[in-house]
Amino acid sequence: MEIALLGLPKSGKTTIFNALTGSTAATSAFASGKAEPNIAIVKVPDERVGKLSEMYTPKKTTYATVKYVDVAGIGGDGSEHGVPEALLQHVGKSDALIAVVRGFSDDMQGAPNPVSDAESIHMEMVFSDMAKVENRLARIDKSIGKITGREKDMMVHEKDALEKIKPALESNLPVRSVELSEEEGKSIRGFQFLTAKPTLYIVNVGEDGMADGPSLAAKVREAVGGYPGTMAEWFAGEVEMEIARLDGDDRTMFLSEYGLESPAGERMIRLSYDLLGYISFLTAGADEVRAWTIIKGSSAPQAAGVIHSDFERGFIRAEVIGFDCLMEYNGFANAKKAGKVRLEGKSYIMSDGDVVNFLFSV
Ligand SMILES: Nc1nc2c(ncn2[C@@H]2O[C@H](COP(=O)(O)OP(=O)(O)O)[C@@H](O)[C@H]2O)c(=O)[nH]1
Ligand SMILES: [Mg+2]
Repeated sequence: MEIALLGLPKSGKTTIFNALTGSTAATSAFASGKAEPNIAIVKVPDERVGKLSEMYTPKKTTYATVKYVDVAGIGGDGSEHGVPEALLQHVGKSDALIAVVRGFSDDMQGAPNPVSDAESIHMEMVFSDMAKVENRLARIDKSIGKITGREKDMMVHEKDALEKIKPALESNLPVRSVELSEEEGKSIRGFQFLTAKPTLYIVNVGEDGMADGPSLAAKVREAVGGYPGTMAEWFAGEVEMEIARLDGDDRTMFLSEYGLESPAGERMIRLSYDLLGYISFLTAGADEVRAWTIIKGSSAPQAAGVIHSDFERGFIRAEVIGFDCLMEYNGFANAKKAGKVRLEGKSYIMSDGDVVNFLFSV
């Protein structure tokens, strides 16, 4: 899973990035698209992986990971208006966006206005997508009469999709709110529209503003959160960045002192899984214990395909047991003897925490 942070300059994107990743290295240097973005890959905490690992003592234990990319500010920084090209490049591959809005007062920038900032970010993303749509439609109009066959069919799907998207964007609606057929959806995937991506707005409050966090997040939710694939929450970037740098007991103590239920990194991962509708399944053996991420509603062959495309193509059956049941029976072999391991076919829909052994032929 890859998630890109964006927002207006000086909203605290890099501070939040540091809070999420426990990074001390990331700086605010990446301002106008000249430097490289801050990138960190963090483990998805999952105690089931640890417990399976104790049971199987495998050669290798692999957690699911999230890659965070902290790119550049959108508009308003004087150097460049709109969404910088560098940001578009780095955001393209991401599965979701975190839009950081300032919720703290600042000597230079004054009192915060998270609702208006969130609306500005939304509009900048809408404009960026609109420019792509208009460009592409103009090109399609020029070339659609000159081609035939399959190529033409594909271009027709693309044109249909873009003609549904254009009026939506004109009404300030995100691409993710437009219903497209499967072909139409495929035809526009390459554009990586910003407003097609699930988006989590984060109000970044200061230490003295933590009590207002929930109400500010609620206001942002009301303003821009009504679209599908949109959420709004709050973090205390600076405080949580400091906490992320502590270890063990100190961390626990400060979290409870500030009334935070868990470290920023863990909260963000849970929010991201919710936003994207992701769940995890597990594989366990002597070689490797590993957690995998899939979209809720994935079938067993689709889950197998996350491991390897051959597994999906040659899928025969899956041996499945829930994690808790596996623990209760102290391992696959015992659970199997007790008849607790199910044999599931192609139409099985995966559950969170399924421990799976795929049977396939290649
Ligand atoms: N008071 C206060 N300042 C913050 C907070 N978060 C970030 N800042 C400050 O705001 C400035 C911009 O933060 P930065 O993370 O670099 O913003 P970016 O430009 O969006 O990456 C820095 O001087 C931070 O120290 C916060 O929660 N409270
Ligand atoms: Mg920054």
